Amino acid sequence: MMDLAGVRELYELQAACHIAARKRLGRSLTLAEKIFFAHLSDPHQSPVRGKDYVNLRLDRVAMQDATAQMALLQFALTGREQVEVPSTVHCDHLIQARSGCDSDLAAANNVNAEVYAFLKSASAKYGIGFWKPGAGIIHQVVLENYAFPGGFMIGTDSHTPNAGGLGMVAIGVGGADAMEVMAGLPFNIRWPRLIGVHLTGALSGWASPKDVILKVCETLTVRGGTGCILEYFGPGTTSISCTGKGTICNMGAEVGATTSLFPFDDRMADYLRATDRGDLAELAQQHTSTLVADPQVGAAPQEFFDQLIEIDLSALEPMVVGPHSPDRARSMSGLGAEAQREGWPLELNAALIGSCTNSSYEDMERAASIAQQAISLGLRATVPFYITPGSDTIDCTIRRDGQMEALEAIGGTVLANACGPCIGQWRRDDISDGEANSIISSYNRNFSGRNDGNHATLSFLTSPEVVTALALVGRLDFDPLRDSLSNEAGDEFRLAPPTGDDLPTAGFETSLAGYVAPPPDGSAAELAVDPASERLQLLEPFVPLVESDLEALPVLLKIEGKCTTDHISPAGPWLRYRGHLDKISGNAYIGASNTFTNERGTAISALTGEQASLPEVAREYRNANQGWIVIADVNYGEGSSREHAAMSPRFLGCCAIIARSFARIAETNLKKQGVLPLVFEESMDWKLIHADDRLTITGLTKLGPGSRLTVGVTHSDGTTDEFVCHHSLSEQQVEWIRAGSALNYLRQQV
Ligand code: MIC
Ligand code: SF4
Repeated sequence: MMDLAGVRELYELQAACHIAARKRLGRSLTLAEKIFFAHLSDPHQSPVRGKDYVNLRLDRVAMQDATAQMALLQFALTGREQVEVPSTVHCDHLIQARSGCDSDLAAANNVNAEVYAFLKSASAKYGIGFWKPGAGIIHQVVLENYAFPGGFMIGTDSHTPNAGGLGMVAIGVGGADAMEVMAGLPFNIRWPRLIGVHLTGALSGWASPKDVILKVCETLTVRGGTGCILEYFGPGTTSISCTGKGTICNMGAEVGATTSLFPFDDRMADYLRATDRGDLAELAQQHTSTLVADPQVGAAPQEFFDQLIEIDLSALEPMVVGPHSPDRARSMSGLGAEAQREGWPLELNAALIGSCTNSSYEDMERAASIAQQAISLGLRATVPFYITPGSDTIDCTIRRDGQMEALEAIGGTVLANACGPCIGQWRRDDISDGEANSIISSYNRNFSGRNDGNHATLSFLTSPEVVTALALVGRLDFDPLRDSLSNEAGDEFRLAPPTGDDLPTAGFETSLAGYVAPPPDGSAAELAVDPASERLQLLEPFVPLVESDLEALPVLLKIEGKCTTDHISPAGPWLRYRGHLDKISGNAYIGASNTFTNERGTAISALTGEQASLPEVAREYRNANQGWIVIADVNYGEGSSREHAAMSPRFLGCCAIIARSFARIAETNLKKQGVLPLVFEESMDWKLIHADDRLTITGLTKLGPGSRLTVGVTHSDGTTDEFVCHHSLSEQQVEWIRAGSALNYLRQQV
């Protein structure tokens, strides 16, 4: 499936681009710079980090089912017949975890038949590779089949950077970005700033790649990586397996990083060979010098990076983060005391391993090594223990090699090769809504309500081996490094640190069973969309909102604190409507806390004065043709790439979001859909806005890069205030806003 000749061509071209870029900049290049320069549409540019927008030509696009629907519905409006960049669709998010893989998969095929049929028909029509439900989670399948060192891809999922573990620049985007790139347009992004993460020493004992990224989360916090690439370097990098690097890059999304990246090394070559890509491994090895940073970077990193982080791998201990935020970190040894202090339930209700972050062969080996110890000591999991293999390939391989047997022997339930509980696709019958309970997983995200829709669930994240150890004891305050456990006979013992190979000695059981290649000519394929469907709806182009000044707009809600995409457009049961804009807009902001009502999910209508659910009030405004605004705090839209978090507000009439700051993907998604993302020039001005205020935004006729907008506030008692906002719109993005969306703009161009 790899186009080896294409990769060879890229490698040859890369070397020449690097020579030219070094000359222009008068210095050596980091790895991220090398890959960016080699993909620039205009190879003569010298962009300024954190400032200039650039156009790039990409090697690949990947989409998962929950976001592919909107991406492909938008693509259908471009009038293009075929995608111009190799692309794939992966059915992974819509499978509900309930009783086990076979029955869950059968149920998903039944419940989602219509959506799968649409994705399959669109894939055939437009020339896209289609991975059926059960084939695996997008990032795992991409790593196994498509990612390659030095390449550049985007994916409609925030954890796309997983492919950085194989030395590829892989960026998570909204569906509109994917639509444009598939339509043959360049990918537009701000030239990122660079954070260098210097790794020394080597992991040992209980410490794992997960702890590296949890350390980074603790250091940078959930917004410390915004607009930046995390480039790992130093002698420690080679001590981490390729898939371990994938784990670290995957979760870089949690600090808001644009992507994360490791230099090419033998561990990556080994992984390529184990996944039947020996020829690619060889090719990459012939071009190693273009696939790693120039040597000067390691020698004087402070001259190349905007920020540096030092991590001594030898000193790392297992860490755990949570609840509710992936940067609430501490080492495992500190969790028990903190949980006691905070009054968090110490008993665990579930332990879950796998997901796109942590379901490599090595992860499963190490988890199984703990399970093996348990078996020999006569122990089993004392709480429900779930295993999500990341792909059919992993699933078949660990069944062959015995890890699965060990995990099942201690009571594990194997779920489908899909996202499942990680994205709220978890039919839990053991607790009722609002009941406080603690769960621990090896996933990457733990926002409130994410796993089971229950905001009282406290979700903690750590490595799969630590999750497995905790499953045996069923308590949050068990530290496997220091505490002993006992069996029925009362014998006390301590678990030995996990062990395991990173790659199967007998090779992977490569499974392409779930892959459907597009037909050579798909023009005859019909898009399968039933007009009466409640799951799919063809899109209508949006009407432009921002033509002149925006006058006297009500504020739908004002958010204090966290507002992730899981608050704006929750997943779980709502995943069902990801292809139906009207229906999914019924979830707009239901997870967000509104300071005007002091509760989650409600607002007071400026038209009737009545309190109702946020989507109801928004729809009332829409029906009255009344535009509205949202006031938000820092890092608005943190988390997922789901563009529904921009499209639903847009569909319901949102003209602008004024925030203290934005997460990168969310900000771009708003621009793409024609909503103004504005930032308070003075952060404290956030305080000026009260319920019943009306806001007037002036300066829109002069909207341009770097322009300022003035917002006039009229309070209900007639008094007024004023504040200033800035934005990060480029010239081209202003055109999107004026056209009503990036898609409208593209349609105007043909
Ligand atoms: C997630 O992890 O939040 C998701 C579900 O994979 C999302 C995509 C989505 O909402 O469909 C992401 O990370 O982008
Ligand atoms: Fe799926 Fe979870 Fe990975 Fe998102 S983070 S792709 S929901 S497994």
